[in-house]
Amino acid sequence: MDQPAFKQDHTSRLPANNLWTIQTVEALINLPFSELIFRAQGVHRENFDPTTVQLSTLLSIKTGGCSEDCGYCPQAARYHTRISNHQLLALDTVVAEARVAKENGATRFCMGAAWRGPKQADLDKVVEMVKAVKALGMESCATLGMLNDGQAEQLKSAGLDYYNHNLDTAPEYYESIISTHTQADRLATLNKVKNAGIHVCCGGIVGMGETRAQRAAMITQLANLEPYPESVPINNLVQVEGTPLTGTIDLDPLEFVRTIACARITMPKAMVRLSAGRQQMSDELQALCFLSGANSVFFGEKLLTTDNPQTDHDLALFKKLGMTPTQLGVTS
Ligand code: SAM
Ligand code: DTB
Ligand code: SF4
Repeated sequence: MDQPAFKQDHTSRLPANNLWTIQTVEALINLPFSELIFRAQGVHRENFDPTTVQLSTLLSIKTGGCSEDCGYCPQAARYHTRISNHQLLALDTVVAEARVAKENGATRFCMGAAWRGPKQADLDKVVEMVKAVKALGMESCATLGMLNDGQAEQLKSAGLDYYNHNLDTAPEYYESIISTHTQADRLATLNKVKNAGIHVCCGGIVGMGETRAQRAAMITQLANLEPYPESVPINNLVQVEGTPLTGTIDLDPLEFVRTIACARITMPKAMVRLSAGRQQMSDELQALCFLSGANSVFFGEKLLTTDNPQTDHDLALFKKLGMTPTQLGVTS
C-alpha cells in the first residue's frame, strides 16, 4: 500500500487553482477503502460535529405525468409505472404535511413537482406554499425542474431557502440516461438559482450502470460549481418497474460509500445527504455512510413516490449511533 501523500494528508485541501481535476478525484475514489474513509472523516470533523444529522422531509406536490424521459424516473409519463398521478396539491394539504414534518423533527421541507419546468400559474401557487412553509419556521426547498428567467427571483421573494436541481450523472453519461434536456440546461437553471440568491441543492444518482470513473467525474463537476452546492444529495437508484433502468446490476454498496466520501472531501462544508435508496440499505451500510461524511437524510416514510425508512426505524438508528438530529434554527 504505497499512498504516503494521502496517508499523511487527511485535511481538506483545495487544489491551488480552486478546481478539482478528474484525475485527482479519481485518485481519491481509487484509494484503499480505509485511507479514503480516514481522509473523509478528517474533513468531516474539521467542518461539522459528526454526531449530528440534519433531517429534510419531502413531499411530492405534483406527481407523475412528466414530459421528460429521465431513465430512472417513475414519474415520466412515457413509462408505465404503478404510481398514482395527481395534479398540484392544494395549499392546505401542503401546509398540513409540513406541520407534521416539523412535529416529527424535520428542519427542512422540500416540495417536489414532476414538471419539466413550472408554468407561471403553477409557480404562483408554489410561491404561496413557500410562504406558508416559511411561516412555520422551517427551511424551505423546492424542486420544480427548469426555471425561466424571473422565476427564481419570484421564489426568492417568497422566502425560498434552497432549490434542488441535480446534475444527476457524469456529463459524458447524461445522454445515455436523458434525451429530452441536456446537462447544459440544468446548469443554466442552477445559474439562475444562484444569481437569485437561493442556496443550491445539487447532487446526483449512482447505480445507473455508470463506471467508478464516471462517479468521480460527477463529483468533480459538482465540486467545481462556483461555489460548490450547499447541499449535495447522493441518491442510490431506486429501481421502479416500468422505468428503463430497472434491471440494472445493483451497485456494490461499498462503491456508494466511496462516492459519499469523495463528496465530503471535495465539498467540505456542504450538507452531504444520504438520499434515495436508504430503504434498501442496512443499518450497517448507512452507518458507514455517516462515517464517510454524510450528515443529512430524507426523513419521513416516503420520498416522492417510493418508500423511505419508517421514522421509528430511523430514530432508533440515530439512537444506536449516538447521532442527534439538528434542531430548527440551530444549523450545524
Ligand atoms: N422534475 C424535477 C427535476 O427533475 O429536477 C424535480 C423532481 S425529480 C424527481 C428530482 C430528482 O429525484 C432527480 O433529479 C433525481 O436525482 C431523483 N430521482 C428521481 N427518480 C429517482 C430514482 N428512481 N432513484 C433515485 N433518485 C431518483
Ligand atoms: C433528490 O436528490 N432526491 C429526492 C429529492 N432530491 C427531490 C428525490 C428522490 C426520488 C426517489 C424516487 C421517488 O421516490 O420517486
Ligand atoms: Fe422525473 Fe424530474 Fe425527469 Fe420529470 S424531469 S422525468 S420528474 S426526474
